[in-house]
Amino acid sequence: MYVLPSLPYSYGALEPFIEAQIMELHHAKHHQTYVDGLNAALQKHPLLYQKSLLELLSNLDALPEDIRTAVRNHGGGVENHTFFWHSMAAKAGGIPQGPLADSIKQRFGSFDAFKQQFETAARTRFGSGWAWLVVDQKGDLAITSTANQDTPHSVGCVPLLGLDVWEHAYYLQYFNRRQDYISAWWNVVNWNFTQEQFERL
Ligand code: MN3
Repeated sequence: MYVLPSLPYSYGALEPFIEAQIMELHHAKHHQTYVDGLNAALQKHPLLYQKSLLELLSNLDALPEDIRTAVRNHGGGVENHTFFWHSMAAKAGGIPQGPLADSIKQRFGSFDAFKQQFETAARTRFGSGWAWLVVDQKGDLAITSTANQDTPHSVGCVPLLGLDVWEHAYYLQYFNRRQDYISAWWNVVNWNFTQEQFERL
């Protein structure tokens, strides 16, 4: 059975950039709903509990048809949110260091150019979804976005950094101003986590 993982910090830790009330609802209600939905699906095919969530999400076509959409949505929701919580920290932000910084500069020209492209992906994702920095199938850094709870793992990419742009992630604080939420979010990006994802590839 999947269970809701604890946040690596308190609900108020990311204030003033993300308010405690948003974090609590997002984690205790939304993330919990994805956990429950994933379990409800897998209970119909319990042998699938023997596989890791990443294995399931990386091979959606191999899943029984009656639960494929539920695993895609709820399993993706579980994976994406756990990843997202670790992508953020209190007293974080700044700029990446080391090999990741070098690769960002090489691929995008500069950190600011990367940031701009990432923001565009986040701002222009229509409806609900995510913006990502990934390592793509060719091993190159790339910026992408996905709809709903689709995860880069399902198309053979490895996420390094992800931003939730569902309204539930920001509406209580930023209302319809998605760009303001995106701009504020850079202040809580945990580059140590992103660097670790990159360096272990
Ligand atoms: Mn969310």
